[in-house]
Amino acid sequence: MDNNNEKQGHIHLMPQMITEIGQIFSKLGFEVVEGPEMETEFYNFDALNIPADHPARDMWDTFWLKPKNAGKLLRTHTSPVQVRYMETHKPPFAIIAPGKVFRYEATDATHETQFFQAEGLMVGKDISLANMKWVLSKFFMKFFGKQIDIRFRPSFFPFVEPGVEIDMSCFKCEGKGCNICKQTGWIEIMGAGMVHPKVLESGGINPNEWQGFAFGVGIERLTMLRYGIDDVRLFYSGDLRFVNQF
Ligand code: 2NM
Repeated sequence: MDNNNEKQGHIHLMPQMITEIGQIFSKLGFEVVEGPEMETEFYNFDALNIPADHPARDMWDTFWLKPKNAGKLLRTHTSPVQVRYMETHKPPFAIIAPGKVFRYEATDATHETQFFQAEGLMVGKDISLANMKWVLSKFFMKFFGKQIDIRFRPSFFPFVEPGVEIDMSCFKCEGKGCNICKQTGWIEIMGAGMVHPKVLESGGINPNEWQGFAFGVGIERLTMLRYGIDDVRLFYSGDLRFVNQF
């Protein structure tokens, strides 16, 4: 391509990141799995312990589809992929589900109506949050290219118990305090927890025999931190001045 004026295209930053994240988790023993973007209320909500009449359902602003697809929606997370996997596979297993998700909300520098998420799930006999901490430390080390500490804070998600919010030590200032970590030395990066017994049951897994951890992370957010991108809308603007930097 150096003997004429044709421009050569390249893979957009997002699929580059999705591929890289899949490769990192594959090396850690996770299988990369996919599923439908159009989902049923059952897989997106009920199976995840988010009943119809429960206020927790308002945590996810949902795009409902028109009567032709009555009762269907655009998935608000990739957890339905994991429920479908549980239904068709026997533990022990470890999976990562990257994919596009949708939220009906106003857009700004940190919110898009379409974005990518990666959700992990490991189920076995004695799986604990300590195992998750090890896995995620390895992941952050490979993704950000340096040693990173992790801390948990108690939180709530209907599909886990206990639920935690995960902070990573600031990769830029390494804890000293800077503009990225708002002088705290820590960056809020993902939600996680031990899979709720009801969710295992929805997937046909006996919660008295098996347990597991799960986590969910926004891929644009991870990428914005790594490259210092300050507006999520740049990913989907089609502006070549952005696209060609990566
Ligand atoms: C999060 C936070 C906490 C999660 C749970 C599951 C499933 F399907 F296995 F139950 N997948 N992902 C999960 C748990 C996701 O995202 C913020």
